[in-house]
Amino acid sequence: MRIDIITVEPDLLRSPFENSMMKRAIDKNLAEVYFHNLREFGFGNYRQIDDYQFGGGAGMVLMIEPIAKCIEKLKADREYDEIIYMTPDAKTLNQATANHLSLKKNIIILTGHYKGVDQRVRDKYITKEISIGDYVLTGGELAAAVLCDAVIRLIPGVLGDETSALTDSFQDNLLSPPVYTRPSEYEGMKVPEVLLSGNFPKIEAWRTEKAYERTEQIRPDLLDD
Ligand code: 6GU
Repeated sequence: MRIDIITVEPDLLRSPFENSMMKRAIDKNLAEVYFHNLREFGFGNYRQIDDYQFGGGAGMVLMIEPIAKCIEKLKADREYDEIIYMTPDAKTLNQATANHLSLKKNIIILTGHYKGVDQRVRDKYITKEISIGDYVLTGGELAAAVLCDAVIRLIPGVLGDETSALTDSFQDNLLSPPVYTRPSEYEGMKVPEVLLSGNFPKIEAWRTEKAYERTEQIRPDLLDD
C-alpha cells in the first residue's frame, strides 16, 4: 500500500512512522509513506498557501491552487483509490473504515490547517472525509497519523500474530475483555480462576461475557448498531 500525505507540517508527522508498527510495515515494504510539503507548491517568494476567507471571519483558508498542483502531480504518476481529507466536520473514523482502507493500493491523505481548505478542493478532488472524534485539533496531521496507524496495522503481514487484529476491540463492535499476566496474585488481588484453568472453551465463554459486560457499561451505543 502506498500513502501520500499532503501537509503543512511534515515534521510533526514523521515520528509515528519511524517507530513501532508503522516502521515495521515500512521496513517490510508492506507500506510506503511519502510526505509532501504543501509549502513547496505555494505562490511567490513567501510560498503563500493560504488567504483570508471571502465574506470575512477569523482564520485563514488553504487555497486551491497549491493543493491542486500537488494532487495533479501525484495523479500524473499513478491512479489513486481514495483522496482523503482529514477534517473535524466529517464522519468519525471507525474500525469498518480502517478495514476498508487497508485493502486499497494507493491513497492520498490531505491534512487541513487553520480554518480548513477552500470548499472547491473538497468538491473537485476529495473522495472521502474523515474526522477522528468530536473535538478540535490544531491541524489534521495527528489525525492523519492516527488514521495511518489504524489502517497500516491491518495490512496482512504487518502484525506478527496474524490473529491479533481480529480480536481487537471493535472488530466485532465489542470492547476487549480484561487481560492479566503474572503474578497470579498481587497484594491480595487475584487473577480470575477461569483464566488459570486451562479450559479453553470456558475461557472463551468468560471473555465473551466480559466483553459484553464492558460494552454495555461503557459503550452501549455499540450494541445498537
Ligand atoms: Cl481530522 N482534524 C482536526 N483539525 N481536528 C480534528 C480532526 C481532524 N478530527 C477530530 N478533530
